[in-house]
Amino acid sequence: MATSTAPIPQAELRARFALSLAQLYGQEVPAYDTLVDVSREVNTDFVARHGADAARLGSIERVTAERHGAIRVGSARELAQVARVFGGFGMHPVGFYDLRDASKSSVPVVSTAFRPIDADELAQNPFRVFTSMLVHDDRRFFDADTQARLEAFMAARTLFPDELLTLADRSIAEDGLAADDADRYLELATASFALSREPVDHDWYFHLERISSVAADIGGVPSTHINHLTPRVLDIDDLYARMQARGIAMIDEIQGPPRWEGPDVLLRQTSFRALAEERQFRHADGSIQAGSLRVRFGEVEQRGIALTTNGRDLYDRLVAEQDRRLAAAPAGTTRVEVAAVVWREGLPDTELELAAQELGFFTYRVGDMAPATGPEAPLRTLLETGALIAEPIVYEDFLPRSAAGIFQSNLTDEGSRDDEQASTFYDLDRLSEVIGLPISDPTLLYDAQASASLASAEQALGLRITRDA
Ligand code: OOG
Ligand code: NI
Repeated sequence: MATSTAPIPQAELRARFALSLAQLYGQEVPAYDTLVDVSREVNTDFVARHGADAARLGSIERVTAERHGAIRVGSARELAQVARVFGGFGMHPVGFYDLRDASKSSVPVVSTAFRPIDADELAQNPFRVFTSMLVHDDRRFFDADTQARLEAFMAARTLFPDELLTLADRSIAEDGLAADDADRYLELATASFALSREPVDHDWYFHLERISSVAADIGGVPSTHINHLTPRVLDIDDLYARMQARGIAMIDEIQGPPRWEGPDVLLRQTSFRALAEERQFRHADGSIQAGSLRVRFGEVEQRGIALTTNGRDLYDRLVAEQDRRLAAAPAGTTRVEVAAVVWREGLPDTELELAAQELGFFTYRVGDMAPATGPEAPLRTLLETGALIAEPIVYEDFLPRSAAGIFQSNLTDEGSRDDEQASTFYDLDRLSEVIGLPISDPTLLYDAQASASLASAEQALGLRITRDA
């Protein structure tokens, strides 16, 4: 009798992985399930209010199923290993974020995000994980003795068992796994992100915590764990209000672009405050006592249109302008109030303008209207006449300042850092070497998608499309 030997493709493994982590995390942090319920309500109501327009930035099924996770590892070896674990799920490193410099307080990590890259893989399941690595040799944070102890601690622990790494490598090589292997891979991968029940060394944990709570969460405990899982909503202001109405303490504000009447760009995020979770501590006298830690929180996000390099430069200038005005504003003025004004002055308020000025990334399809004739036509004219229709490309990545804001707003204190000391250098290339795989530049990925679609539009219309710039 013939049995099916077709492997389960990576996209399906990834969808199952996202679900199985959500199940685990919901058991560990019940408030997460509340967040997911409220997110569903928000999305359902948004669709009821906006009809077909609601799907402008992704089908309601995709948006409602969509999650990102965040995890933290302690060394180059652990980062290279987790890259293999994610690789088997078709999740590849994209983008470099240096949170050491993006925050005033002590966040001694550099990060990337593992996610699918191809448009059809993203459409099947876009699960992504923001992954941070402790920079244990950065002297601004760690003295030589603490560095040596961190290295010894990390060298002694195993986050990812050999069997898991072997299955991951097989999935990478064979683009998926047979059913039995798939089950085992999912079980081991999920288990490696569960909160450890092992007692935490009290003095070591709090030695690190005085330097940085993030460092303690990474280097003070015997394994890694999901820090948060983030559902995507279509209206984050609505979500924020509903969570507060349920009595859940949210951080002070929504990070990223403000609410306004123009197109949503990049990423808006907020979170509820980390909840106390019970842990066992081993004390210096050998006794084991219960205590609690607040490190895991619930985050939610709303995604907008990806910005081109010019669009991102404009965004960064608007943020700087917002900061300047906020500093000069009367006490009690919020960042969000100032930002909405700055946005109205600085950012085009239609998708068509974002496309025509090449500030946002779009794909283009041929519309019903007869195209202009001639050897060439401006993109703007084709869009204005309806010969070309622009569809937004959704931002699939993260924002360093928001990431730092999310880390920071959940720290119990600032920690300590000495900026007189030399830092350890990291950039995208250096972190690629650590991972052993090239990290993609997100802007180049969006640009390739947009350019390919413009090239096929030129073919279909039989003319050359010229640009404003
Ligand atoms: C990661 C914080 C950044 C985001 O969505 O920007 C992040 C962490 O807390 O480990 O998840
Ligand atoms: Ni996050």
